[in-house]
Amino acid sequence: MTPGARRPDELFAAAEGGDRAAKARLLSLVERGGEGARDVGRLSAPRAGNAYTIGLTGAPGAGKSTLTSALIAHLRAAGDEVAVLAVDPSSPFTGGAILGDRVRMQDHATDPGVFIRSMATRGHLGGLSLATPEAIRLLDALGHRWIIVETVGVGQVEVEVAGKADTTVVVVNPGWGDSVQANKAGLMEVADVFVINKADRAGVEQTQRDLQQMLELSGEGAALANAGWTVPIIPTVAARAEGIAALWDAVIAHRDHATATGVLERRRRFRLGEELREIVARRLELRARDVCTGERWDALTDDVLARDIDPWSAADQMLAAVDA
Ligand SMILES: Nc1nc2c(ncn2[C@@H]2O[C@H](COP(=O)(O)OP(=O)(O)OP(=O)(O)O)[C@@H](O)[C@H]2O)c(=O)[nH]1
Ligand SMILES: [Mg+2]
Repeated sequence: MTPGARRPDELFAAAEGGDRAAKARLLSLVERGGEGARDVGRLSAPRAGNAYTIGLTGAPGAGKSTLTSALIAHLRAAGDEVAVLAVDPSSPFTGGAILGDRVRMQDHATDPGVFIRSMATRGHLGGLSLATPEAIRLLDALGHRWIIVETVGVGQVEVEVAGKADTTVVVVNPGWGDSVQANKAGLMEVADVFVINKADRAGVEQTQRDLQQMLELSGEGAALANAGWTVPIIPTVAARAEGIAALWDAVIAHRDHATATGVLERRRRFRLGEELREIVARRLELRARDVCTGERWDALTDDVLARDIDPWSAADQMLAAVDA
């Protein structure tokens, strides 16, 4: 730690008092992973548990940020505060997306009831899937009741992250094939609500029929997992803030349904289990790296090379060292 830098607990106390810079610092620690993220996690966990998360995902350019901006306005008009995490996938090709988000959401930049943060986890393996729930937990612990998480719905990790919200909204556009793309990307399975954004363009009805059909095909399994919830399909024109109230109503209807049927609790438990498993896997991996180095490792590798021992038995010996 650099001299004079505030400790995580000091930052946390400041953030609780409304210090936005402290909040941003804490999120940076989460983003970076490692010991700092752990400290933040220890502070957040006991204080979290009151937020509701809405995942917003879809193809690049589908209008997620424009929708988010419109949802923020909708919530603010009702007097609610909101936090937004725009999760930027590690790919360097999407570097421009962050800037785009900032520009589009700038309307809300000076509103103290709105907190917007882009999150990138470039460079560390699996960073996104661990950093996102930790960032959500931090914002939850700091008193945010509504947390919107925007992710680009390409790539397995991104879709997984999107599917981890309490309510997941999948955004498509009108036009032949867009719903097919959504299906291919695995977005069909994670959708609690569908939005056909850019409904000012032709082909809305056709897309609606396509989606309907695919939802019916994905069938009973999905319906069962969601306790009979019927996924609504909401047309919107985000650029003109049209359909935003209907979208928000659909989110609330899903929340109420998931709460009443126990789906919400089940999902949250499942999600935590997955996170825990991932934390354990990551730590085991780091332990393995520690163990698989040094004199003993070199000697064992020599033995395998000389065929004095087979690789599996050698691995058993190394694993015994991990356990120790
Ligand atoms: N015609 C039309 N254009 C829209 C609508 N909503 C958004 N757009 C435009 O679509 C473009 C992409 O919008 P964004 O909100 O940045 O889309 P995004 O899904 O967040 O994009 P990425 O974060 O880069 O994946 C922008 O030029 C918007 O102005 C709409 O309802 N109708
Ligand atoms: Mg965006």
